[in-house]
Amino acid sequence: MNDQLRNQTIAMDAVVGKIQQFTIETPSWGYGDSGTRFKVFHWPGAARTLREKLADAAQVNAVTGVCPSVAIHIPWDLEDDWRSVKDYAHGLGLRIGSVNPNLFQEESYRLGSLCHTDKHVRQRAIDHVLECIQIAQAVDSDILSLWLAEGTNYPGQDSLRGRRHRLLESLQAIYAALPAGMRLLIEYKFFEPAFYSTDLPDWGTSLLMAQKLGPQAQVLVDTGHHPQGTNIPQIVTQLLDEDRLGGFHFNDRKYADDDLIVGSLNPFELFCIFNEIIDAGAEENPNVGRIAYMIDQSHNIEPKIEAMVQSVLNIQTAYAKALLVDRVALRSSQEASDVLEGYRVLQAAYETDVRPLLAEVRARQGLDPDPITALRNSGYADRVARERVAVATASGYPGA
Ligand code: LRH
Ligand code: MN
Repeated sequence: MNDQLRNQTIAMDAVVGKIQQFTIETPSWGYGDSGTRFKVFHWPGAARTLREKLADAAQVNAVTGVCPSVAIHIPWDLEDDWRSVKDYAHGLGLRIGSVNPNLFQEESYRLGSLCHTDKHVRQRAIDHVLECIQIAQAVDSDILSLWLAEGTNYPGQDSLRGRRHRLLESLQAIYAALPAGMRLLIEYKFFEPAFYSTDLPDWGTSLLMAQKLGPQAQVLVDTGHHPQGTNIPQIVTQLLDEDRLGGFHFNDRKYADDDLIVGSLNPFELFCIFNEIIDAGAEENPNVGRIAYMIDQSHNIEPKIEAMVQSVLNIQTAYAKALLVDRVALRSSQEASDVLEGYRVLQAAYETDVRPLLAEVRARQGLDPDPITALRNSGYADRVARERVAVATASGYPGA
């Protein structure tokens, strides 16, 4: 460990402990073939079934030590025996994490699902989400993670207030079915696939809905779902202050919802997000201990398992740097209105090379200090490429 770190006043052991306890959920859909509306390129050995996705996720957990849960998406991962899925995951050292309903691939959802003018379509959508609640209970998951694709494409196409009222009514029916201890995370996105209005377009709309529903409802921040220039760290502070930050879907983007590897384009933004969380934690914010950290990416041209490991490393790097912020110096420079000193305190932490620290963390977990090398040396990806036979897919996500 280099001298620069040793001089840090911060108790290294505490930092190592926090990094080891910091777990990241990987998405089942990140292991399968996915693409854009233009093409899905098949990756040799890409997982096709839930069990293959879990096996790949177990490999990510094996080399990183911090990915014990996998998010599932229904019906992409629909199974008829959830007990055996739970046992299979357990056998791999994993558990099923958040359950994601899919209200964007049924023909009847062309003009919406929970917001649709036709109450039969709304009921069909509500029933699907209630089925997902039962699946979550069957696999001991305590998170229902809901994203709605719906909105309108033209002004006047539908009543925006009418859609909002129908959305709330549908969410209330879902909330009423939530068992104690299960959280409903409401994900927002400013556009796509709707191109005039989106019914859950921003954090404020999701927060208002969550507050109307009750304490088990919170907001999910997908880092790719904001207009260019949005200050996501500030959104995080607001949601933490309202005790409504349920979790993240981490990924990165240059333009729109690109779903690229988190921290690959905006690592400083990711650092600032963690800085706000740790800062709130330093002031005993109750929400900080209940944030679900999840990855939501689609790996269209890169090796999927390695991309997931790289994503975990990028998140750990940003988190470790944020843990190294000298909060005493930061607070005093802020109270002294020393405009640039506060920035320099963050910059000092951000420019700290934390690779030796992360290697130390892994060594203490009995892991290879370099997970990418460990993954490549395992030969796992080559083995599954030999074992798994390809299934042709058309475009976008499965079933699109
Ligand atoms: C929508 C989204 C949502 C999902 C999907 C896989 O863009 O972020 O979280 O369900 O991606
Ligand atoms: Mn998402």
